[in-house]
Amino acid sequence: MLTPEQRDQIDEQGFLIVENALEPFGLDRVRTAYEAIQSQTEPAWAESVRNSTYKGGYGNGPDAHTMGDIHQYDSLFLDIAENPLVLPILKEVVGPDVQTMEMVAHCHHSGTNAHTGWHRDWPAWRHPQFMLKAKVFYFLDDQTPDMGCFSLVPGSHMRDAHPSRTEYVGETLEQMPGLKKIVGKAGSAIIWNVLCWHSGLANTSPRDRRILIYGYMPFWIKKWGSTPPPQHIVDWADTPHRRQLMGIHAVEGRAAWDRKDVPYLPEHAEIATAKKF
Ligand SMILES: O=C(O)CCC(=O)C(=O)O
Repeated sequence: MLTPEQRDQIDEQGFLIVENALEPFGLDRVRTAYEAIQSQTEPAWAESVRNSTYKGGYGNGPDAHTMGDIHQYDSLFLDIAENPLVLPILKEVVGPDVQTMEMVAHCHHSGTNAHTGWHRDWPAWRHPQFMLKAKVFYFLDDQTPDMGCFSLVPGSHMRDAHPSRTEYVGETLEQMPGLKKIVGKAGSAIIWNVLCWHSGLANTSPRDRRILIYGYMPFWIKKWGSTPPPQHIVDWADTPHRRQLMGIHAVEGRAAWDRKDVPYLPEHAEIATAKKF
């Protein structure tokens, strides 16, 4: 699926833009589903900001509203995890056993400070062939440079050093050398290596920055831990490839890593039995 230019781009720069990535689902439909979650969760989020009891990732708090596990509201978000315009790229980049780690809706409000500082998601561990974690951010609106857009330093996934915690913070956040603001059209997506140095910026525009966040890793990373996968995800995962995508039963990779607390689909049981390792 990847052209040689795309392969070079993602290997050297650490990211790739996919135009019209939400086309298979329809941007309006995705926005409507996003807005339904936002209106349902906003009162509790606003209350948590008033009481300073907010918690959660992606800068959830006064500058951003993070809506996690969006698959529980609408199976559309499971379908997007399997996006036919994006998943083939992820299979090349993360590996044939790619699974979905997180599905999040995110609003970084107009007129708020940056909700994160410069960071990478973990130490500079690398696999010789695959990216250990890719994230896909889908833009629900045109992303302009003043709307606190997602930003990264291209090529920084190849550095061993992490971004400083004391330099380029607060007022100087945007002075990070090599910073690239990821702007683009509504419906587009960025696929990026979480080793890239990255940050959100202050949203000085009159528009909220609305995105969907998906994380992808190889199947051998523990996803569900001691919590069994929720039944609505098991029900949605009605093919072996969907089972793998949801971190339940691998198509590629060891059968020993499969969840034993979820019965196999008959055709998946055959795959597991036939495995050499
Ligand atoms: O929301 C953003 O622009 C930053 C996201 C981020 O820091 C992350 O995905 O780790």
